[in-house]
Amino acid sequence: MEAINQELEKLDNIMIKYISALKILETQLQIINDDFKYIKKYNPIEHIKTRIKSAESIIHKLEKNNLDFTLENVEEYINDIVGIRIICSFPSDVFELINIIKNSNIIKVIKEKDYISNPKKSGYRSYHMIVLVPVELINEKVMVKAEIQIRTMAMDLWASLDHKLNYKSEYGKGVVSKRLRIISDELNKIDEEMTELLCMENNLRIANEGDVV
Ligand code: 0O2
Repeated sequence: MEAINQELEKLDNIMIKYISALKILETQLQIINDDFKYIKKYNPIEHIKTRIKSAESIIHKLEKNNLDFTLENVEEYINDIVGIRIICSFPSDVFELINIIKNSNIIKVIKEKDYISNPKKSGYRSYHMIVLVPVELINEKVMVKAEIQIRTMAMDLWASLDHKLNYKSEYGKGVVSKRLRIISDELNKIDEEMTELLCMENNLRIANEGDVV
């Protein structure tokens, strides 16, 4: 218990750099969204959520991976001490944002998981990136790890409900998981239909602009 308390205290001491990284990331993504709105006249980001992982959740994740709760293990193996979730309207917005982030000189992408092209067996769809964000504190200049999750509203709806009913539940396995997989496919169809509608609307607008000229 004494050892855990010591590590918890150390964790508290390093949180400032993670919280700072999260602030930088959120600001940079808001800048991208504003610029997008200015250039393309619409905003690809519906909303952004930030998250700081609780100490309890960090310890649980280490245990799951058979790792002791030490500050070294936290910094080395927990990539999502802080995270940001970006919710977009359409799948095409998700992929456009991914490219913008990959081209950033501020955010450095070090790991990617494309659960949109390759959904998880559970039905989970989302694009994950582990990034490094430069943080300048008074006595320290460091690159800090953070997680970015990007997905559509439909993917987010599914993930939030799955998180409550299945992913973090001891009871949700079996029939609940099966039905959630079916719902994930249904929501994917909605994303596909919305993409068709977006193309239709684009074509109609271009034709209309042509008429005006
Ligand atoms: P919580 O409570 O949401 O924080 P890595 O990042 O590569 O070191 P990790 O963390 O296993 O390894 O990677 P992965 O697969 O990218 O998952 C990271 C996060 O994605 C999870 O964090 C969840 O938030 C989310 N996630 C992954 N799979 C599922 C799923 O099947 N359903 C739902 N609802 N969310 C999922 P945590 O820490 O596990 O949980």
